[in-house]
Amino acid sequence: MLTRDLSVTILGNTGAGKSTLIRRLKGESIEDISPTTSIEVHQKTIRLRSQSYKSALSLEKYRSYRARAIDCPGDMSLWPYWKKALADYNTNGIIFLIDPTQDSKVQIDALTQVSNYYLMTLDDDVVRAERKARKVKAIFFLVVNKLDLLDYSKGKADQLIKEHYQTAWSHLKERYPSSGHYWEAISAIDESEQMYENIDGIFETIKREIYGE
Ligand SMILES: Nc1nc2c(ncn2[C@@H]2O[C@H](COP(=O)(O)OP(=O)(O)OP(=O)(O)O)[C@@H](O)[C@H]2O)c(=O)[nH]1
Ligand SMILES: [Mg+2]
Repeated sequence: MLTRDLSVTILGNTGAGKSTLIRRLKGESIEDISPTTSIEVHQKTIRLRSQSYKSALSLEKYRSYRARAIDCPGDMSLWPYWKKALADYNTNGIIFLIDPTQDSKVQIDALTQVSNYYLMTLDDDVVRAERKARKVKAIFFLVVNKLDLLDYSKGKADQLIKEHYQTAWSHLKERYPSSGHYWEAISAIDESEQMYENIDGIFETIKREIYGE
């Protein structure tokens, strides 16, 4: 098969930059973005950087990746949409965006809620769901956005995660030990090559987790 699917659900508090990131992925203007109020499905055929380095004899060189991103509203009153999005769209990866300029408490609650909502998609019975959670191979990406407001310092993003999100992130890892857990720092508004590489790297990681190469 020359075409492969890569699908992600993008979650995080309101204003974290979820819709901005998706517009960047689609190559669309990021002006005039208003808060998202329902689940939105976006699709685009993309090429990963790594494909260009492959030999002309490799099938990988000619493959298309159909990226599908599910954008959700981040306003707390609309978090129940996350549960629906996770249940209705069988996505490979969950990208949780953190906004370093916002209060961490609500964002920690949001991250905890992601873990709980995802659990509910596994089974109606909590005990059975917890058991399934130990085996499920999902991919969780913690992504600090707005790196431009942290002086483009990945070290500062790392520090932010360690200071505020470590406990919630560790709980999630313990609940889903067979899944992939990664973190990255980006700026969705930055159009530099470096930032493109960071975003490409997220999809590359998800691709490797799913297709094993
Ligand atoms: N400085 C900076 N601002 C950003 C970045 N990414 C997004 N923003 C700004 O953050 C604001 C909110 O962005 P949205 O993409 O609407 O956020 P959202 O997470 O989709 O918000 P909801 O739809 O309400 O959940 C906008 O003003 C963006 O321009 C970034 O990397 N750096
Ligand atoms: Mg939005």
